Order: sequence, then structure tokens, then C-alpha cells
Amino acid sequence: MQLEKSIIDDANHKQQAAHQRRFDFVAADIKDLDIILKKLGNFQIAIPSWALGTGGTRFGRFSGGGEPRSLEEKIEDVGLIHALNKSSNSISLHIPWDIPDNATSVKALAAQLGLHFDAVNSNTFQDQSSQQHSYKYGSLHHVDKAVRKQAVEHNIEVINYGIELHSKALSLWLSDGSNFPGQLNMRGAFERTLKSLQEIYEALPADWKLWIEYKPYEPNFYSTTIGDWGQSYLLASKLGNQAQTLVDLGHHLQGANIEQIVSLLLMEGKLAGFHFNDSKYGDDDLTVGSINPYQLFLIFNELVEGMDARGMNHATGIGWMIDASHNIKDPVEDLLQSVEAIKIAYTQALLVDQQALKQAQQQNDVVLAQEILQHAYRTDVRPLLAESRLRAGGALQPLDVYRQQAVRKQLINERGALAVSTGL
Ligand code: LRH
Ligand code: MN
Ligand code: MN
Repeated sequence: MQLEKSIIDDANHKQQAAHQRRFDFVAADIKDLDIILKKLGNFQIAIPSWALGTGGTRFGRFSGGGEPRSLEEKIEDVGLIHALNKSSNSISLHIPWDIPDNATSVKALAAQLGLHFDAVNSNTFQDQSSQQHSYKYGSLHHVDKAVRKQAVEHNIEVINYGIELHSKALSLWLSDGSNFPGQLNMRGAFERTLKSLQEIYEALPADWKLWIEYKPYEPNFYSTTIGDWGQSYLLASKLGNQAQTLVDLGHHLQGANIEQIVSLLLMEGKLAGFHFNDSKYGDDDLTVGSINPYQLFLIFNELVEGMDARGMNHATGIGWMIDASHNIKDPVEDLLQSVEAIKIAYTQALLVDQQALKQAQQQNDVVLAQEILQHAYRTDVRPLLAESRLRAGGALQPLDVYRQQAVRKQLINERGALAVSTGL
């Protein structure tokens, strides 16, 4: 299904007066209002194809129904999100969960909805019935050359699908690791991973990037071969300029200072981008901003400061993507909330008086530095987001429109209550 523009316009019309009051109140105190609204309008966050179905845990899965049954329906769901928030103009595919058999028609459908294809993701953490060798003991780090070859070939196949779709990056996450001390020679595993990655790197088109994701544990619980940003960074450095480190917010041990990692990767030109989510314990994949929105703001503060220092465009050059999927929420609602949280953090970071902060740092005025950051963080920027959506033709209140229109009910009618999507 698609949402008619007139439905969004009608809803906006009803909320216009209240919005204007709220907007004028915040806007009065903002110096670079037009620049901020423009930056907000340009800022787009990719939606992962696997987040459009209800995520499961190893204990079960509770589908809310009406989930997309095909790649085309996944693209339609992203189209719905984008029509509402005008901030999600791309989709990231995971292969083989989504095989774009007919790239031409898939591209045409996406274009019709104002979408394009973000990074393509490979999958060597599950066995597929069609494959010859098992990934039980790893893929790119495997001791058996035949398994490594199969995994390398899969990644090259994913690049080829991506070329058809005009993607510009291969995003790679390996579950390779070990469960028990002694199971693996860790140096050997790392060296084999590097060699395999070199073969994949060679197949990259010149205008592509290779994004290397890290994660400390799960599914392996003793060692993970690309377990932290240092290991990913080391691989990316050895591979070359097209390889970079991808930061999934949920892939850190508790207490890790993610904003510091981000600031250094950015400084080195090695920050591929993000998988945004939130967590309390581990890789919980909760809605972005639901647990620790202050951390998200601090990450964006480093990004804004670091990108401005490097003369980078905030909207391009970095992969902005959500990697959250939930067991009990409607996935579309979850994604609308996540995009909103990311844009709130970004806007608050744009409000930080960077000059005053630098001065406070220079004078070791710790109290003032905190005041400056928290002044920005405690500003309610939601009316700015709403205004930027309105100007782009989106909804002032995306979630309200989604609910008022009973979109999920319509999707259930169209696809069935038992329709379940591919993914985790
Ligand atoms: C691994 C991960 C990685 C995968 C996705 C499905 O935990 O974050 O990005 O590709 O989940
Ligand atoms: Mn991820
Ligand atoms: Mn993850």
C-alpha cells in the first residue's frame, strides 16, 4: 500500500496551528535556523530490510502480522516510512535474505517511491541449504581453504548484486570466533581473515567501500575474530583506502566510550558509518534513543565537531543506518521512532556552541563545558524536526498519521495476519 499525499496534508493542516506555536517558541532562540533546517532536511537514514519484520529472540518470535513477504513489499514499507518522515530514502539489503532477482523492476519500484539502495550486506553467519560447506567453525577465518573460498565467493556475489542496484558499499559482519580457549589460534584466524578480505577487496569497484563491522561476542562466547574497533581498524588499514570500520552501537562491552571511538575513527578517515540501535545489556537492538539518548547526542557532538573540522558534508560520506529490530513493537513504528531519535540527537549536536566549548576546554572550565553540552541536549528540538518534515512534504507527526490511518490493519488485510518477513 501507499499513503496518499493528501492524507498527510490533511493531517498536517489539523496540526498546523499547534505546530506553529511550538516552532516559533524554539526557533526564536536559534541563530542559524535556516542552516539547521536545511541540514536536517538533507539528513537521511537507511532502513535495513531485515528490520521490517518483527525481530525474534532465540526463545521465540511474535509477529504482529502484515509483514512484508517479498523484497518488493519490504521496499513498499520503506516507501511508507519515507512518505511520512522524508528522512529514510534508502534501503539496505541482506543477502541471501533478499535476493534481487529482477534488479531492473526492483530499482524502478524503489525510484517510484523516492528510494535508492544503501550498502549491501553479506551473510556467512548462517548456513543456506544450497551451500556446500558449513560455517559452523567460521567463514573467512576458517582453517579449511574450501570454506574460506566459498565465503569469499559469496561476498563477491553480493558485490555483484549491489552493482546492479547502484549500491556503493559492501557491509560485512562476521560471526567468526571461538567458544572455548584453545579452539583457535587467534593470530592464525586473524591472518586468514585478512587474506580472505584481500580477495574480496580486490573485487570492489573503484567507487565502492568495504565496511567492516566488529562485535565482541555472540554467537561466539570466548573470542570473536573481529571483536573490537582495533581489530576492524587494523584490517581496514592493511586493506587500503576503500576499507573502513563500521560502528554498531550495540557491539560494545558495557561502559565503552563509543563517542571516543567515533571521534578517532573519523579523525583517521576510517569511520565507515553506523548501525544505530540502543541497548542496556548487550546487542539488544532496541529502538534508537530508548535507553541512552545522551550517549547518542555525545556521539553526534563528536561527529558534528569532527566533520566540520575536516570540512565534511554531514549528509554524505558516512553510512547512516538503523540496525534495530524488535520482538514486541510494530516494526514500522519502531523505525519511525528510531529515525526521530537519530535526528533529535543530530539537531541537538548542531546547537552546541562549538566555539564556546573549545574555549571552556582551553581554560579547563569543566563546569562550563558540561553546561554548554547539556544546554543543547536539554533543548526540545522536536518542533524543528517537524518543520523540516513539513517543508519536505512529510508529516508533522508521522506516528500519529500511521496510527490514524490504521496502516498495520491495512497491511494485515493485504498480506495476511500470518505474513512473516525474512530476517533475524
Ligand atoms: C550482528 C548484526 C550485523 C548483521 C545484523 C543482522 O549482530 O548487527 O550487522 O548483519 O546484525
Ligand atoms: Mn549491525
Ligand atoms: Mn548486532
